[in-house]
Amino acid sequence: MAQDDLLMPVPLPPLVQEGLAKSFNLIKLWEERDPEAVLAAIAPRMRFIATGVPILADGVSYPISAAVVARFPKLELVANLGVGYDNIDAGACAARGVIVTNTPDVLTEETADTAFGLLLCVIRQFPQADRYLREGKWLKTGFPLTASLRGRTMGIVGLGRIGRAIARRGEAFGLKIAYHGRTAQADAPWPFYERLEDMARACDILMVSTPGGPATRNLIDAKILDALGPQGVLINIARGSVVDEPALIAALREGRILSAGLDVFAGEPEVPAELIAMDHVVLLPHVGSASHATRDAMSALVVDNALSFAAGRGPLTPVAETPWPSRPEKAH
Ligand code: 8YV
Repeated sequence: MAQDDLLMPVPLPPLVQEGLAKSFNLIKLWEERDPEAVLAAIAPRMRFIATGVPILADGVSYPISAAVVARFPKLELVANLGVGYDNIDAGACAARGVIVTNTPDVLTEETADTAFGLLLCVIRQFPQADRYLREGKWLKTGFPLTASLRGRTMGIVGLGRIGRAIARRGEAFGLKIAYHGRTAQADAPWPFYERLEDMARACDILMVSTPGGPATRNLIDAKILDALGPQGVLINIARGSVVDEPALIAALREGRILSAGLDVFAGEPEVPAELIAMDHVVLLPHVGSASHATRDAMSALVVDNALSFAAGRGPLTPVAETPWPSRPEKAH
């Protein structure tokens, strides 16, 4: 029996490629000599796409915009590697009855570990201390004393699965917890702030774990950073777009906040030279979920979503905008 085509516009991990190639005729767009010609030929019949944000894709990016969705009239499924799917216009997919899946749950604990590790590194300056030792400076004198986690309050921006896992870690470390989001969550035992600025004022760690995309663009701006204050620390493991980067750079340079730990950047993998030049911040190359075990679990979930959907059993982890089975009638 002829296999269905599946378009992979950007290189996903080998496990995804191998898993999908068993059941689909996999079209690896980035390997094609003339991708435009290939797209023109396959777009009218293509039903399945598997993709991811460029972080795993050697800088090759192929956002699934409304225009891209419109280009594939028979499209039924976009399976994304990653819990965040701001690389996909899920609203446009929903309007055309296209299901989008992501990879929730399997990366929650790993990403929360990264967030907390980054927080500890920022507050206690562990990367700087490591550099200090290697540079032989300890032989002359001890490393300077640092700020402390003791007595701090962590405000979580976006109390989703990952935000909750970070909150649990915070409690284990003796932090006070607060959160801000669209709505108060009945089962969350921590104080809810309707206004982010109020929460920023009430805490000295701001932990960003909210989805990216237009709704949260530049949510953390100069006003919020000033409310966080001179002892304040910003940690972002969500998306670079959530933070107004020039405003953050200014606040760091002028000492209006203490420090920042960033795993994500607005134009990643490009990172502003101003941040790289600052020794008191900690910068990671988007490694939130980047362990072998977690990336393998994410990869398996992409494959399982595509296989289940193509077999008529429905998607395993559809995103909120494209629920299953109550999807809208297809527009075509
Ligand atoms: C990955 C992520 O780095 O899941 C996400 O939203 O940002 C990370 O887990 C990314 O998705 C890899 O493509």
